Amino acid sequence: MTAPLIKVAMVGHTNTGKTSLLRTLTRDAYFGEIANRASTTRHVEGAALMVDGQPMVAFYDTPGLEDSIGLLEHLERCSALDDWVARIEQFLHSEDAQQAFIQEAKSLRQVVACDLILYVIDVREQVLGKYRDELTLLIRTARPVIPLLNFINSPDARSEQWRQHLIRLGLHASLGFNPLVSDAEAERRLFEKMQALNDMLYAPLGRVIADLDQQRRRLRRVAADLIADLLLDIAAYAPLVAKNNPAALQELQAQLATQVQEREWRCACEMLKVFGFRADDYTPADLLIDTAPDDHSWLTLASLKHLGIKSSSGMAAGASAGLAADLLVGGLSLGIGTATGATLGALYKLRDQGGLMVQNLRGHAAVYIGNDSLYQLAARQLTLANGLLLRGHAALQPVQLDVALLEHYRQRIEQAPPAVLDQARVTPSWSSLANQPLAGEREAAREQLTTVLETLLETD
Ligand SMILES: Nc1nc2c(ncn2[C@@H]2O[C@H](COP(=O)(O)OP(=O)(O)O)[C@@H](O)[C@H]2O)c(=O)[nH]1
Ligand SMILES: [Mg+2]
Repeated sequence: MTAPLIKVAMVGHTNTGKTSLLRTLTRDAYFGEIANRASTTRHVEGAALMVDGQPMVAFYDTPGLEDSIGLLEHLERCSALDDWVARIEQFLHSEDAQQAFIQEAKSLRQVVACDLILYVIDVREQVLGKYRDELTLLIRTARPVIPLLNFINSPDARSEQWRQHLIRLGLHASLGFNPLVSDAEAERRLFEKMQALNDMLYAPLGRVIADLDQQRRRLRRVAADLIADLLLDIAAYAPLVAKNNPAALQELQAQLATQVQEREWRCACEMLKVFGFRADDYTPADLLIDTAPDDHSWLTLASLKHLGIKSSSGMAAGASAGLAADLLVGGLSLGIGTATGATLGALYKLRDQGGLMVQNLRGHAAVYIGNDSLYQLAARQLTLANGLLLRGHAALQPVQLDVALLEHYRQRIEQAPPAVLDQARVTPSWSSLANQPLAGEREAAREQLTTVLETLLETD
């Protein structure tokens, strides 16, 4: 049976954060327009929160009651009806609703068509007359009102003043809410308040609440799976090059670095997509630190340092030109070669410390990504996943990787490297970078690695 669609009107003055809230609640980074300009939202627009592919809660963004003082006066003057619900209905059918109060009528029409009102407040504002009258009008529509206090973390916040005022109006169910972050607890509390204020909505909102946790778990699993896929591709990739051919070696190094960088970028893009963020919500150029503000490349030593990647001077000094470029790419430290007569399997055991290692492998050298770099890359993607899990869909600044968390993940992986990664080192057919058919067991390996990474994301 399809549940009835719950209709919620978002009401509040311009720039209080209505569109932002709507984006975050429906996890839609593309909804409406957000700007610091007045009257961005000119007409009523809606977006739905989906549960199991079904729209469950429709939120309607309204332009608010700009001239609430004028409208309240008008309604008090122009009608003799005692019942305010009837008085508002009468107004909505009047000439004035088409002319003097056309904007206000649009919002009010939406409000009376909804089950519930979220009244969005910028708590940096004083409790001015226009807000009081707006609230008075909303209460008189006889719809349940939940005031959402926005900008609560601002130094200018007057949260307590607002709360006291709301209590005097009988509005006890207010809630602080920051739309720039994804706060599962705050969202759950919001839907619980909606349940409490309208018993008819109890069951469908119960499904919404249950889905909040499931969504989060699902996203965590999907992110872990994408990272597992990436790591297998990279760990298992070790193309060979004829020994004693420095030019070919150098070319392969450069090629590998580019391939790995592109592969990591693909992982990040896929993650952004499944989380419902825009492609430009993660711009690694932001990882740059002050030293090169105009350089839009993130491939600088400064950014590597910023990411906590150690670059020993020996590594830079001893590196060939090609390697130096590689080292600048996303923190890859390339190791080349293996022990004489050894199988490829022995390769991964050689922890490369960022130095160049060229040894014999039946006349060939293998180029691969060292463990240090692999773990760094894993940590970077885990940090990105964590950042996206905590990000609200209204956030406008690109996600910033938490450097401390990145180092934490790196250490966790370094201390207990997933066994399946070691296995990947000796199984070239687990890498999609090799342009050859993938081994069947890769699926099981990917799942195993996904579970390890998922646990890391859960506990940190
Ligand atoms: N710092 C901060 N900015 C916010 C918050 N909520 C909204 N904004 C910003 O305030 C501005 C107006 O938000 P918007 O959602 O367009 O408001 P609307 O006019 O009510 O739809 C935008 O620049 C938002 O990014 C918040 O909780 N904290
Ligand atoms: Mg808006």
